[in-house]
Amino acid sequence: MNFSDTIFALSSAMGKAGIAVVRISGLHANTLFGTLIMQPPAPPKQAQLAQFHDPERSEIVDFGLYIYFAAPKSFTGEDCIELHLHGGLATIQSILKILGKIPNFRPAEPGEFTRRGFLNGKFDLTQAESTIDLIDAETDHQRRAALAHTRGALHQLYEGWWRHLTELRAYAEVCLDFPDEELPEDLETHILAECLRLTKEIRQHHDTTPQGERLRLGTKIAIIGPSNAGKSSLLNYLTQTQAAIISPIAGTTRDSLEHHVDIAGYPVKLVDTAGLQDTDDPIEQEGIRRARTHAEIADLVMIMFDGNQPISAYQEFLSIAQNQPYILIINKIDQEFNCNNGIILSKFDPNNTVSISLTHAIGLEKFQNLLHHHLQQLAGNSHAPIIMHARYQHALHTTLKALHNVTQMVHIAQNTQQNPDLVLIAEELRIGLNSIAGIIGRVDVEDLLKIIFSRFCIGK
Ligand SMILES: Nc1nc2c(ncn2[C@@H]2O[C@H](COP(=O)(O)OP(=O)(O)OP(=O)(O)O)[C@@H](O)[C@H]2O)c(=O)[nH]1
Ligand SMILES: [Mg+2]
Repeated sequence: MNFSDTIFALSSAMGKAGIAVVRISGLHANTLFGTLIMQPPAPPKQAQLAQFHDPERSEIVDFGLYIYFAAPKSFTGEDCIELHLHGGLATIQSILKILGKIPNFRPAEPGEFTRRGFLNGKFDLTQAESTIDLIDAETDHQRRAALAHTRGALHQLYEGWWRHLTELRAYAEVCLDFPDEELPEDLETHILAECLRLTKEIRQHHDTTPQGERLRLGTKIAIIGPSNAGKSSLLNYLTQTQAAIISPIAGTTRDSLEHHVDIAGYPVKLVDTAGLQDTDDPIEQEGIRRARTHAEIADLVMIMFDGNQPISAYQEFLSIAQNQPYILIINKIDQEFNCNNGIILSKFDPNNTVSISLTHAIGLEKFQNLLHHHLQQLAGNSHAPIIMHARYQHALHTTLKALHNVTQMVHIAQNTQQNPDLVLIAEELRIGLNSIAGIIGRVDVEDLLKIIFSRFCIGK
């Protein structure tokens, strides 16, 4: 990739639209002010109306707005120009063709604007990656999390840990040069306290991995229960579709039906399943086997009973409720409640139980509130930074392992009343901090160590 080239690309989607945005970035971007835009540059960051010329044919190709961003105050850190054209295919093609003929100009490669911004220190890797997450976001909470990360929420967190680990490593390395009798008295307690503090903070964040995964890919919710309870009616209600067939005939749903839906800003994979009942029908048996598998792997199980019918064989549902997050839904409360069910239902947590009628729209607000509460628990509230990428999780796992090793070494030294092996400790800290450096894309670890060393002083 050659960064002395000036790059250009259509930054809005290809296709007919009111406006198309073409972005140009690089050393020679300003030459456009003598070719395509025949006027001196407008003040930076101000929209300016202009005619766009084809210098070869002395023809005006389009007129529209341009915004000039002078280096380094642009997304890429280079001189940038954004052209706001009429969004017709012929206009876009003509402008791209003209740009391609200008010396030192070439079409941008995928991600190249962002890559230049990263290499010019405009943002770190977490911010670059979350820019893609922001573009991909399909629900409100996905958007919020990605926006927070784009604005540096993860960067601040990781940069802080990286800094502390660097200082700790520098401390361990400085101590290496001291004769044993001159080592600081609090050497072990200081290293131990810092390691434990960092471990706690990093672990807390590391443990948000499942939440991040659910926010990215969707929380898996399985609707299970006896036949005819209203499970498919619930799927249709939540998806606002007629995706599932509903009928008063028990055993209507024979296979699992998965539907992706946005519930209160959270992406959800909702699965309607075959009713659990005794049957000799091999197809229905397979449907029930699948229902059980979906319940097992679900993040949240919605157990649904018909309050009007006697509930039998409830043990399986109770055992699910004891092992997984669940909501117990008593449906059809528009009909007479079967009082014999009271004892069985009391075995479930009343805080996780709602009574509703899907056909008569009773209790649905309470049900929605309970569902939102569970989704928030499972997929995060998108205020605290959470891990959205496996890359971060792996890296932090390595850091936690390194911190664990250091803690062990210090403990052993304390128990045997010997000085800890500072060479090994410094090496573990190096592994731990390099792993975090990899997340944010820091390459100047050694440089920073030099700076820290130069002003380091432990009572000497
Ligand atoms: N009275 C009443 N009937 C309901 C309610 N909810 C659903 N039903 C009816 O109950 C019957 C069964 O509904 P479904 O949604 O097909 O039930 P299911 O649990 O998916 O049934 P299977 O697929 O056979 O396991 C249908 O006739 C629905 O119209 C309700 O709140 N009140
Ligand atoms: Mg059904």
